[in-house]
Amino acid sequence: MTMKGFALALGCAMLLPAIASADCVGVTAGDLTISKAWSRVTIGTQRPAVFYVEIRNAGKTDDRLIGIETPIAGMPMLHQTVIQDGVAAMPHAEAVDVPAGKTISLEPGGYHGMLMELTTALSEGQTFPITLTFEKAGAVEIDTLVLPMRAQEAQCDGAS
Ligand SMILES: [Cu+2]
Repeated sequence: MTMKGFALALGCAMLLPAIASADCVGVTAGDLTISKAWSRVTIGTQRPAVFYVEIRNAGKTDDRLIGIETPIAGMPMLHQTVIQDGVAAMPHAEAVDVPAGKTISLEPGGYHGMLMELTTALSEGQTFPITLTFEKAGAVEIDTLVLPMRAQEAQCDGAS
């Protein structure tokens, strides 16, 4: 690339607005790859925020997600959405299995993180760190992207 081309490319890059896209490449810990961590905008701090993520276990040993922690919530928990007699409930989940060779997701309608006692309201495009603790792989930190209220999944711009 010529110097002029380089300068142009640089100029364009700097003019681009900050595009909100989740960490689709992810972070690894042993055989696990954790990616697409996202949450939703909150109005104030009274209601809990959600936390969704994808976890791939490329190894031959089962693992389990046993906890989450984040500086933005005093009481983060793992929940599972279950429908019983047509009524949705969200019992606390002690752990989420991550079987060998499988990819599991915390996602709307299933397992999810519930970030209670928020210390800050979440606004669109911001990120916050969250630490996932696995029984075998240990603790892994990933940046979580805050998506609009209506978001149903992380957007990866084709780089999934
Ligand atoms: Cu919940």
